[in-house]
Amino acid sequence: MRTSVAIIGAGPAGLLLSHLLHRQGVDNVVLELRTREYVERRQRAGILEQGTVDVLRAAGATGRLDREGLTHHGIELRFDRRSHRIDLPGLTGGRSVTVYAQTEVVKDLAALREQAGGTVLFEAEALAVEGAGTDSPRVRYRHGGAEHVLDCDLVAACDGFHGIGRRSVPEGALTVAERTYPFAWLGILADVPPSCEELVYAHHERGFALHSMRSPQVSRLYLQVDPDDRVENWPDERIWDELDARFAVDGAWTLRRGPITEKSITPMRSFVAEPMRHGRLFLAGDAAHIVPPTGAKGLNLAVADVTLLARAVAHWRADGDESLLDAYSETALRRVWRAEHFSYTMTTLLHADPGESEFDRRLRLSHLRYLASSPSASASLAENYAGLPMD
Ligand code: RFL
Ligand code: PHB
Repeated sequence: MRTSVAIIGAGPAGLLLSHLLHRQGVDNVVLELRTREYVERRQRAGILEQGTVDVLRAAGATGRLDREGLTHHGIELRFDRRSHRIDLPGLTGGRSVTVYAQTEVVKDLAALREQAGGTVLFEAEALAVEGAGTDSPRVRYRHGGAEHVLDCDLVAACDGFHGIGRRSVPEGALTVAERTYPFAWLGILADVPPSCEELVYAHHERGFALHSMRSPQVSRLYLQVDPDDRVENWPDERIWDELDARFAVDGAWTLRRGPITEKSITPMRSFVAEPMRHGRLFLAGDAAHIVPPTGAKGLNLAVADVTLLARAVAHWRADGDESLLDAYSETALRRVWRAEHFSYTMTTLLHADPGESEFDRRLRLSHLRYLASSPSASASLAENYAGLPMD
């Protein structure tokens, strides 16, 4: 098989890139390891920056998002048994965020590719990228029990943190910067209306907790747990009791309980591989960088990467000009590092670090109080949370 752009991975990055390239007349093929049902059900992100919604809208991918997405104008920080609202539009000149699950973004994009007759091969495992340093790279992959080769002009590795794209770059050509954290998130989905109108990020000495949502009927909640904790240690009652303790405030507030339909534990890490290019192999989304989820940035970064990459590829295909391809890595990394810093700050600010000193603990509380009381400090948080403009 031959195509212009071989895309590895049908997560949000790969599917959106495929759709954007198709709209610019650039043919492409997507190879995805998992089944379509699996990628459409994988529970992950829930918050879209306004810039992300704008990109999806311009690409004609927001029919359902416009009907079902929930626009949020604020978030709540909760600590010291008190609530503090961060007014997003008021502090950012009008920007807000949208609650719309990654599962739904992926379903919408997969449906658009299907309607347009795009080639997305599910259960197709990319094995290696060969010839990335030449003008005719190829992807070896396994599909339907046999090995095949996809010849192309350019490869986009949108295959997530554990994919093969990044690992196909020769040793020494990438620089990696990373950090791990001494905690993980236990995430649940529950069939119960959210107990809040806006997301609540709570810091408690027992640990961090987040109240998010998927719809007016479904709540999504997270608890900081130990990185080697196991889901089996968390029967439903224990989860609700712990959430109750961490969200407790002075005054009236009740956490609604309901049937838990999903539970999982996710480790947290910060990771950046650069440059995001090796010859004709380009890395995008989680394949190149990971942020801890506290800042809600991972999916938004993936969308920003492929927006840049699609523009650069279309420019190159139209008149042979490689300047945007050459600028891709540096341009993308500017946003990536801003999000890395913000996600790191939100993570260290809101979690309870089991190994920290009394001095560090007191600094954190002071930082939280400053964010809650100073308009300029909350404006900085709001600006980063709502997301920087795409260009
Ligand atoms: P994905 O979604 O991991 O997709 C990669 C795809 O590549 C496939 N693949 C392969 N295909 C073929 N051959 C191979 N050899 C392959 N190896 C892998 C995989 O099966 C998969 O389908 O990466 P992508 O597209 O870059 O998207 C990134 C986002 O998924 C990720 O950044 C976000 O989910 C992170 N994230 C959040 N981001 C936000 O912007 N806002 C949030 O509120 C938010 N919350 C979260 C999150 C991630 C979480 N977890 C579980 C890590 C909350 C959580 C709990
Ligand atoms: C989610 O709804 O899954 C979510 C929301 C905000 C975050 C992380 C995850 O910071």
